[in-house]
Amino acid sequence: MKWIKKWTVDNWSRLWLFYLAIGMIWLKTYLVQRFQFNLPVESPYQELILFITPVSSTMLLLGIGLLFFKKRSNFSVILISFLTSAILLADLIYYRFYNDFITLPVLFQAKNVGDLGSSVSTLFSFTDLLVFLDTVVLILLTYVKKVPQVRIQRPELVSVFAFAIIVFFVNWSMAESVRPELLTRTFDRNIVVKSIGNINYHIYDIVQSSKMSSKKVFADSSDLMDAEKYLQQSPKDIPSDELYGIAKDKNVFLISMESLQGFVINRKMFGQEITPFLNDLIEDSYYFENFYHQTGQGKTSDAEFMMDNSLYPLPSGAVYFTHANNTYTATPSILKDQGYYSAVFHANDASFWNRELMYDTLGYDNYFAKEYYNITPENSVGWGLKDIDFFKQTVQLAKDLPQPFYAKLLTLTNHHPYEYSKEDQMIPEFNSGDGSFDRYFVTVRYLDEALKNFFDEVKKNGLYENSIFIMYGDHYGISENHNRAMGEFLNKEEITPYDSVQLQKVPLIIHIPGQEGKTLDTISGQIDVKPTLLHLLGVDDSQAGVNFGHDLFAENKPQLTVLRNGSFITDEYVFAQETCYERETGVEVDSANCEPFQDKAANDLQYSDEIIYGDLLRFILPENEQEDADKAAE
Ligand code: GP9
Ligand code: MN
Repeated sequence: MKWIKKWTVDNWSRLWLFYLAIGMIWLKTYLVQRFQFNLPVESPYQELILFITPVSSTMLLLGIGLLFFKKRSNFSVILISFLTSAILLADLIYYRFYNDFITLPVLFQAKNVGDLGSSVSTLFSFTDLLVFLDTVVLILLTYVKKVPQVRIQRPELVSVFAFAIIVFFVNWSMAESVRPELLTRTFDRNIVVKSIGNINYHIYDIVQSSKMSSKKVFADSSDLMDAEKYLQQSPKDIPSDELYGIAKDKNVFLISMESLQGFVINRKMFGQEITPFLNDLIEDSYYFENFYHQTGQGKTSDAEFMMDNSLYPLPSGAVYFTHANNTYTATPSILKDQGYYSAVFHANDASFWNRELMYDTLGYDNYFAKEYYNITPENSVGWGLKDIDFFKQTVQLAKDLPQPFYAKLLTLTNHHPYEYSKEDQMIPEFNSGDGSFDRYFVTVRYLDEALKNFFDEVKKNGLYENSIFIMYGDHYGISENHNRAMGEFLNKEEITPYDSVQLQKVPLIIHIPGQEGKTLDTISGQIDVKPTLLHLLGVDDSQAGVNFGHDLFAENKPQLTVLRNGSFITDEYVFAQETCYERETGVEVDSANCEPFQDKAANDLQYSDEIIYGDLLRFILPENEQEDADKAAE
């Protein structure tokens, strides 16, 4: 006990500011983690883990500061306190929108974050600046009260580092006892942060990201064979006789419906339909009511990626940015061999989400970005050209394309923060008092109207009969940060993790002129669209590349959909935040029920990630070389 006395009473005059800084940084980090993030803390033991998470990183950082600034030690303490506050603030703002934490690859997409300008200002509140309170206290003490500098001795500094490391390992093993394989097979950053704290998480993320970028160098063709073998374990799709090839040589319109969630479909607000046009269209279309988005940090671009590749997007960052130079087996290049022309239409900067480059890689023939459109202040709102004008101009461009074509159209108006012009308002706002939640319904209604106009234009321009239409919601529009308002809207006291997963449903509508409508309850996700489309177009599986999804019309479609954070849905269960729920009722059930699917879900994500990190599709041989290789093998 002597050492405690030595460290405190005896050396108090030299070290008290250091202790004060530890206490304040620890406390502010804990308070933000506990009360500003929505982390799934479920037991007193997990509360305890969360409480100690800031200790190791705080001591480590302060120790490093003192190591480098021997003379101006108080300055280094202030610097570390400022740094931790700045990181907390950035995490806080990012979290409010994405319910997720910043990753290293996301930082390299800073241009996109900048474009989020109008969103960021609505996400920031002045009280957030309170995270700098400790920094202010330390500045006042040092420069106004002129308290003496912290004087820490070498052996003491060594003990600080040793203590930080020990605490980290204690923290980590406590967390592993709750969640085994925490740092190797956890795809949900909320779970990582609640287990080791935000600063440790950022350090872990930096290490992880650098490890991933070296993967390509060490990969070889046997890695691809492993992934292919894994995929062959699932039974081959047995396509529906009735629908296979039904759209052969027809044009394809693939429409991304910005931030459109499933819960608004066939629902009324204040007695009015929110999506009257889509509700009608569904009657004459295949409508998948259990279709989930599976996007990660790449949002719209992740959804696009899945549509074209049937691979999962990445656990961190947008694959459109991080792996735009890989080899892929994407729909546009597959359809090129079938005589298709392919193009994307989107009235935004060509470089947004690095699309220009990625579209080239995926085999698109042209990208009709912003410069192809006539955009004026009158026909713009929020993020740019209004959807009605976008569709009108797009159809004029599309009718001159070589046919058959594969055209992807990306809408924009229904994007956070859901701004609209008064003259476009067709239904009232909701009345929860949560601004962006309330406005969401107005812009969704506008998107619905824009889609109606689109179909009118397509018919007027003679493109309807010889085309098929695949329309999907790209990702959620209302994050979990709006749970209070969502609860009010849905008449629910609480939005549970089960509800949150169910809210990740987005509409998928496949409209084939001349076909009768049908609502299907297949458990499905964005990963399934590519194989479904290729079968509708009569493209043989041998030409379809590597796919993790399944034809939605196949008789033997496996009833499992894996979300990017590792949650999954089967026909009977929903697995979310380490809890197993009965799908129909949302009642918590024994976790043994979900166990049989847990490995398959994690393996799917991991094999798909390996393919992207290792750029494994470059090892697929062109068909003629493949035949030679097969012959040689015989
Ligand atoms: C931007 C549009 C919106 O071009 O796709 O992107 P998001 O923020 O939804 O990913
Ligand atoms: Mn989007």
